[in-house]
Amino acid sequence: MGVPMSSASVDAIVKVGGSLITRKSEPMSADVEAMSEVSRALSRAGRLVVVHGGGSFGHSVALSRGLSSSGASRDAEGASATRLAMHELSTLFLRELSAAGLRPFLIHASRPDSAEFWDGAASLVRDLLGLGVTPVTHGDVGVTRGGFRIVGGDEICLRLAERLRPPRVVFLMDVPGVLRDPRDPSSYVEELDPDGARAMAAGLSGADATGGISAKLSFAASIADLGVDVYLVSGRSTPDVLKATAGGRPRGTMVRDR
Ligand code: IP8
Repeated sequence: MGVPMSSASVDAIVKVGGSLITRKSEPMSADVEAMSEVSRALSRAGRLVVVHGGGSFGHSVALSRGLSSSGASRDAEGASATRLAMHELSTLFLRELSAAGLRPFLIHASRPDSAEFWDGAASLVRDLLGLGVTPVTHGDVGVTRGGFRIVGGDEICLRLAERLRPPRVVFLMDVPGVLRDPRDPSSYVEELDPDGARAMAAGLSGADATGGISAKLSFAASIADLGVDVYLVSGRSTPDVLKATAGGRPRGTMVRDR
């Protein structure tokens, strides 16, 4: 097989939260303005892999069909409908990334429980970066033993981080970090080590198809265990997006193994 000559390293894996680019209270409602704003910020960052979440597209369909990240389902209609919803969201977001000057190139997380699949995906990502495009993927409906399983974007970040070992993974959210009080945006935690993140995750609940903030913190802890710094910051603040992706210290929560 012919493989591109110039595969490249990754400066950051960035997860763009569904809560940022969709209106979570309204099924299938995109926030195109937010997509455009975050796309402009990302176009100024380094060599990225972009992963986006499902928001009011993937989660509303998955939940209505009983699909989740924690078990396999044989609901062919539900799996197809959920993937279609993600496809629609992704198309809108890729258009904005493209309008901002990036060259997004979509790939899928189709076999989330196969190590060989992720090895291949990581190698493809390196080649795509070497070819001058920005690999983009999203929380998806994967195929596993026993049927379909939702694979969240946060889980995808972990699987890629294990193989690509970027200096940092950035979670862009609609709040400025992990909040002690969900009603107070200024109550974000500045820094956690992996055990602290796991302890916090245990006290929180997950209300969506992939476990919400609780699962996000657990994945952040596993990524930090690899020696990769994790930032959870507001995707609405361009200076913080730039600092988080370029190696500065943004406002928000950092999860780091010390
Ligand atoms: O928002 C969810 O991805 P996430 C994807 O990153 C689906 O957890 C299909 C619900």
